[in-house]
Amino acid sequence: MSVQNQQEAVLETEAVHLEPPRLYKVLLLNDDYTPMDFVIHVLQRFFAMNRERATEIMLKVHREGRGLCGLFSRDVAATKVGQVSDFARRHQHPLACVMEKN
Ligand code: TYC
Repeated sequence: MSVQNQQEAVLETEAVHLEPPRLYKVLLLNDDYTPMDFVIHVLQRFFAMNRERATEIMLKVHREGRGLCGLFSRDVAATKVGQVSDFARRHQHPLACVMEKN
């Protein structure tokens, strides 16, 4: 086998073993202090939801303790968590936003 063919064989083998990019859940957690309207605003502002969808998710979190905001690549998920956490803290609310592997 020529050197060029050997190199091509290695490249093909590696391409076959590429894993699909992992996705991460971004979740909101319930607390007793953050106003419902503020949570709805966060879901509209950072997750591009309409008011109806944002209200559904907020109520799910309120009743069940946590709720899914969306699925994202690791970098985008980390950015969302940072943006929501900063925004909540600036408004002096304890709202928690976390990410976890899907
Ligand atoms: N439990 C809050 C209240 O009664 C509302 C709330 C909903 C807080 C969702 C956080 O992620 C949350 N005001």
